[in-house]
Amino acid sequence: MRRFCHWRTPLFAMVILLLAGCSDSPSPTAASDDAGEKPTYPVTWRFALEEIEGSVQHHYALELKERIESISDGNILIDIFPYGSIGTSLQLTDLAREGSVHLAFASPGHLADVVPETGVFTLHFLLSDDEHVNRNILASDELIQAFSKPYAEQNLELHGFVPEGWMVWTANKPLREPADFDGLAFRTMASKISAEAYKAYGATPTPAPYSQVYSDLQLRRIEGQANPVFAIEEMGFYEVQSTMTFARPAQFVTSVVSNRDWFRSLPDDQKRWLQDALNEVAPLAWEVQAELNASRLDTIRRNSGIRVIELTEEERDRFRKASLPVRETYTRMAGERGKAILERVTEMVDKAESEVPAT
Ligand code: 6CS
Repeated sequence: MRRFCHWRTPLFAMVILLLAGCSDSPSPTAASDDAGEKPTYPVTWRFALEEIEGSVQHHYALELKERIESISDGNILIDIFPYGSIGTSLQLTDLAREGSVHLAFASPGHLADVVPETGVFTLHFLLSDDEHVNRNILASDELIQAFSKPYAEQNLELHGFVPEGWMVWTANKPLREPADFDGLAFRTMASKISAEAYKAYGATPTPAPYSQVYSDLQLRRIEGQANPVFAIEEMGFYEVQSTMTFARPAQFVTSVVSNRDWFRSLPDDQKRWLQDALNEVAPLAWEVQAELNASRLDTIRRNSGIRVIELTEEERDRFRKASLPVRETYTRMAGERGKAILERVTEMVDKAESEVPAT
């Protein structure tokens, strides 16, 4: 039995009302300028997570909280809302867009229907097999710049991309070749492009919120799903599946965003504090995901008889070939800007891989 509190829509409506009713958290300077009075300290920044306590996103948020509360001498507090306390990923994005939360994680797998360009990170076998190459590309200013306008058009300020580890497939059988996906009810994140990735293998994509995956697997409404190891452990998916297949089709990538109007209205020093803190937290998050993905595989093996399968390069290659047409679907969905991003990411990967010293 999982400790995770399952999400219900009426609760979401209630939380929206509560957040909307909360005294806004204007910056101290802004409050002081507007009213000509002494600002009320402390102010609170609300940070909504797509993952539960103990996750990669939760570690990230705790590190950010510590830094902001310290640099502001306690004048800024960060209130963290782990997954289950407010809403699904899409609902969190809506709350960030309209300003009920200030900061949020927004994963492309869900976000791509809102910011279609982000669907590039759902494409399989696009990024490098070398995680360090991916990490550098995801952290590059060039990539952030390329995405900043599409995010800004949704009133979101993009602060960075965070890789959280390889996607691992779980099912009640090994998934060694595309034919193994034939007709398989495979849970995907909410966006259309996420579904396309698995349609290409012959699966029947079944989008569902994260909170619903455990019970859907248990009740056999879905037969498989993909997530990094740390998530498979903390959400208990391994308890209701017999096999984990490591194909390394894609990294799970998320983005850190804020409400754009809010961010733009912050005084310069607070903007700088936030940006400095985010820069400091990024490398820590990288270490945390590596540690959690490794240690939780041990936990899963200890606590279950799950079968763990690593695909050979030949097996991966069959999936790579089957995945390629989805890139055209992506460019249709994400338009010229998306096409340019896809081409540039491909070039960046090729260039970086050609520069990696042979081992
Ligand atoms: O599968 C999902 O929906 C979720 N997976 C992770 C690892 N983080 C958040 C996301 O919503």
